[in-house]
Amino acid sequence: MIKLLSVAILAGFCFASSWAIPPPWQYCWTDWYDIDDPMSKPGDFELLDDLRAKYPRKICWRPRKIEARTIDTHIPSFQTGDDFHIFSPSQGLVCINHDQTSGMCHDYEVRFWCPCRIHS
Ligand SMILES: [Ca+2]
Repeated sequence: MIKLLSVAILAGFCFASSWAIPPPWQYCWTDWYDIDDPMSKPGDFELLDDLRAKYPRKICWRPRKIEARTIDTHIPSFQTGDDFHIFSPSQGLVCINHDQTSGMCHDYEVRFWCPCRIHS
């Protein structure tokens, strides 16, 4: 009986700790990722599902934030003037060329705000 109770308590602890959301100070930025460029499709597609497929276990299940910058000059996405079709920590980044006044998106790389233990 005591052994069974111990197992139940241990299982409960493991379940609770695996689902706990870390406090904000335990989050870190991942590396930068770039798997597409605006010349190869209708735009630049840096989708979270595609990034996870290419880099297994490198990006957490539910990132809290996303950042993007140009791959060559590292200009933050919010300073480029591009209009993003998708810009979301749960989906990633999509920039469509024909949505831009210039007719072409910049080439972006993205990173995500995840619990530090996932990718360290
Ligand atoms: Ca890109």
